[in-house]
Amino acid sequence: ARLVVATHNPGKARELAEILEGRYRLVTAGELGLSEPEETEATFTGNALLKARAAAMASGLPALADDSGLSVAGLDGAPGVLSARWAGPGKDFAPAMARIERELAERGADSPRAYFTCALALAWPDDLAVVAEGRIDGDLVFPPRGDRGFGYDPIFRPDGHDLTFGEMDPAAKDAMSHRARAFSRLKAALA
Ligand code: ITT
Repeated sequence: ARLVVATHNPGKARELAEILEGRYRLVTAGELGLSEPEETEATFTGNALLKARAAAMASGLPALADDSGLSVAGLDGAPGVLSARWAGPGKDFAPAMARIERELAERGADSPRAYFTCALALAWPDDLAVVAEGRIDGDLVFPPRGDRGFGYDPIFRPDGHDLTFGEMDPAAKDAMSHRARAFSRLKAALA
């Protein structure tokens, strides 16, 4: 079956392909030349649904979208749904990670607690859709460690582990990530 992966983020597209394990013939939104809708919703699930629906309508195929981000307890949940916007258009997350470190220091926040959220939405061209969310908790570490993964991975150390997502083997991240947890819930909802 053909499935559109409605993301323009290569790190996400790679992890989603790993998590889907060859079950579908994947085509990315970029390959289809689909434009990115503006993420106008205030929640991960809202933005995931918006992106999945737009891709399904435009392609005539079922589409899977991912909206995700890092929420820092000491920053009242920021950057959260604004995680991509804090980083800007480039691939360099060093400034966004430094901003988190700086704002935590400015607030005198002493807890490094944070969590990643992933909302996955699957939409069909007839406007049916399902959405599921996954979360993983951990601590932030500064300076950033590791160059695997993507985005904020080098500053996130999941609970119960010594390595950051940036240092971990991709398969280890995929076994526990917010993305993998959202996917298992999505599967359960469809079973
Ligand atoms: P699409 O909307 O095209 O899918 P995007 O990068 O704009 O791509 P989001 O709006 O969902 O996606 O932003 C998610 C942000 O959170 C983005 O900056 C990611 O780098 C970051 N993020 C999400 N999942 C992550 C993960 O597993 N590891 C590290 N950073 C992650």
